[in-house]
Amino acid sequence: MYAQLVETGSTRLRKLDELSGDERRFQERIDAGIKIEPKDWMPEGYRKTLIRQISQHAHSEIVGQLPEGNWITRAPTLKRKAILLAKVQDEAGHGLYLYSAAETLGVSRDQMIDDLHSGKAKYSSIFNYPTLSWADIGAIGWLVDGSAIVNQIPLCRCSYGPYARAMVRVCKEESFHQRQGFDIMMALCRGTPEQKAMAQDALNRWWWPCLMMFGPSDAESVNSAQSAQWGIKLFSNDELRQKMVDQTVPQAEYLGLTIPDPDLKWNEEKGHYDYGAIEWAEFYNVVKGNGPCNRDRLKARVDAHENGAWFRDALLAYADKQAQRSTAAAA
Ligand code: FAQ
Repeated sequence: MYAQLVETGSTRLRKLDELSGDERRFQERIDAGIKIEPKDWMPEGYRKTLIRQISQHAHSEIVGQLPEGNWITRAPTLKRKAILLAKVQDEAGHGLYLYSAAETLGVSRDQMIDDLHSGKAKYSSIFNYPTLSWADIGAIGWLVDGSAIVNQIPLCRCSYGPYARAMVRVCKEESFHQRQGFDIMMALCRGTPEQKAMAQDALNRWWWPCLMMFGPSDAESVNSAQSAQWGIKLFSNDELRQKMVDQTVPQAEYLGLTIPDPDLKWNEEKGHYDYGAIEWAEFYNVVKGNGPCNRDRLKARVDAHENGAWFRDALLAYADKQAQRSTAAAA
């Protein structure tokens, strides 16, 4: 099974008149667009669902530093290196806001990190693909951050206050990331034929994994119905995926690149692009831990945690010493 299947307390969605007491008042607040705050009453399933999603989102930001971090020392100019360094650092910041938002729901950071390192908690499938050329850094900014924005703009209006507020700042930064990626792609597409070919190759490899980032099709999305009722998800996986395709096709045309999908076609009647079938077997394989880089990514995180133990110990020892000194001074 590819889903953790967090127990949300019900096997089917219940209508307002089937809810009682606190649950009903809670749902009415959500339906009225009132944000839920950490000290408010909430159903246990809502709390668990948010911990699952926010912690996975945080892990994605943290693991998501690795593919791009791979190119910091090899960026082609000092300016590109400084921009990439700032971008990767932003992703670390996003992870930290998100861990803090999840902590407001009563889970500890140590627990979340243990769940990532033991393989219990997921992170986005997209970060299990390798970055083979500099053009991949352009493609990640353009397509991965581009997809992240499409998914995250609605989260700025989700029902849980701390998550929604964290997303506002994250989205502003993701917007800069998307532009820097498109700028790299533009430079390559206006460059030599070899550079343009490198950009096309990156698009070929990142396009389909980016469409998979939005999660399984609506028919297969086990968490969507309940998350929609609770105002966590405002649009379905397929709706957001379609939005990404519609906004990206003209950008690829502007770059003079070809999206690697022979079935991609404007559908006049629907007012959207039709696109080809997604290889869901590949998605599920990556989510189960068998993608090209899953093992390397997890090992890099576990190693970083273990190698940083001395620093955490030193911080705690310093805090203890300060506490002892202030107790002694007060005595
Ligand atoms: N990868 O029922 P649904 C970024 C899992 S941030 C792995 O549809 P849900 C910034 C899903 O967890 C990217 N697993 O689930 C950046 C569930 O399993 P579970 C991360 C996936 O939660 C850029 C199962 O499949 N963004 O890119 C994926 O309602 C560049 C069934 O799926 C977020 O996390 C996947 N792609 O909808 C950083 C946004 N998709 O948990 C560095 C917040 C689905 O029951 C560099 N999250 N699964 O065991 C969301 O919006 C939602 O959680 C979805 C999934 C839409 C991802």
